[in-house]
This record gives sequence, C-alpha cells and structure tokens, in this order.
Amino acid sequence: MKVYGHPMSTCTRKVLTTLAEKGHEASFELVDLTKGQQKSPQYMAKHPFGVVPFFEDDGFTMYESRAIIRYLDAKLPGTKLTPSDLPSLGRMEQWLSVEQSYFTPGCMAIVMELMFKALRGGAPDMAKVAKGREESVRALDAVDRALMTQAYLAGDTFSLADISWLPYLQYLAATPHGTLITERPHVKAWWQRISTRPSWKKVVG
Ligand SMILES: N[C@@H](CCC(=O)N[C@@H](CS)C(=O)NCC(=O)O)C(=O)O
Repeated sequence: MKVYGHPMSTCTRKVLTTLAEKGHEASFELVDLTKGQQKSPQYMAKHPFGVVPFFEDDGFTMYESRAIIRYLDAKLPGTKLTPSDLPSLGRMEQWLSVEQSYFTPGCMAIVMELMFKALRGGAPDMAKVAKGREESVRALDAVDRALMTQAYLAGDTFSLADISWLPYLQYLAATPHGTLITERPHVKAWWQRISTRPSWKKVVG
C-alpha cells in the first residue's frame, strides 16, 4: 500500500492514523503542499482535484480520506474501527457526516485565519473567525451532549468517526479558540482520551 500525502495535512493524518490503529505499515510519498506539488500535471493525472491524500493498493487507486479510511478498515486485519451493531454503525456515520458538513468548515476557517495566514504574514479576517467559531460551537455542543452517556462518538468503542475529528481538533486546540474544547467537559475528556492514543501520537509526532 502507498499513501501520497503531506504530514501536516488533516486528511493525510486520518489515513495514517487508521493505518497505525490497524498496525499496518504503508509506504509514504510526500506531496509537498508548500511547493504546490499537488497541482503538478504529474500528480493531477492521479488525483483530478489536486489535493492529498491519494492511495494505491496493489494496482487499485482511490482518493477522498473518509473513503480511504473505510476501505482500510474493511480490508486490513486487526482492531475493527467500524462497529458491527447497527445503532453504533449509524452513530459512527452520523458523526463522520457532522464532522465533514458542520464542524470542519468552521473549525478550519479559524485555523486558516489565525494560524496559516499568520505564518504567511497575512492579517486574519476576523469576520471569518467569528463565523467559524459560531459553527464550531454548534457542532461541539452537539458532541458534548452525545458524550454525556458514551466514551466515543459511535458508543463504547473508538471508531473511524473519532479518527475523522482528531486532525481538526488538533489544529483548533493550537489556536486561542482551543478553549472551545476545554470548556466542554465531555468534549475535553474525549479529546484527552483520543489524542493520547499511540496511533495519533505517532502521526503527529
Ligand atoms: N475531501 C478531500 C479533501 C482533501 C484536501 O482538501 N486536502 C488538503 C490537505 S488536508 C489539500 O490537499 N490542500 C491543498 C490544496 O487545496 O491545494 C479528502 O477528504 O481527501
């Protein structure tokens, strides 16, 4: 198996965390986002949208991080990251979708404005930060309520849904709006549980 990606990329990190949870080593090919390599004709011949990650498995290729992590969990032996009982499976899919639809756009607006733009010497657009914060609050309030009665998003066990939230929470935690995590008791405890897993520490280490 081969993963094309970048170590700082949230979507690459989901794939690498899933591989680490499954105890499987894949080869890694750096696509240097800082040099715009994802838009090179060579890479775009593989990935029509010019983003990372891209994935190869014995001649089979695919893209889209959330699809890749489902593929990896179904294919590889080891700990199951997809629950087998239907209610938990439904919950896992719900939280994967909430992450993609309602949390990540707002969370990453905050990160882009306050972290990545600042690294390039740009001034943040505070209207975008405020809107991103509002969206993140709504999503994290919903997570906090759900986690009152369960340890992980799908229920009692760690799943692909938790993996999909990890990379965005990691960046949010590094901004002044990281308090959105720590001021919600159940989100805070869950963040502590999932961010200290060896798989995640390996990926961000
Ligand atoms: N929906 C895609 C999103 C991929 C994506 O946006 N990747 C980012 C890095 S996390 C990227 O390659 N950005 C570079 C660019 O937009 O040119 C997935 O889940 O794989």
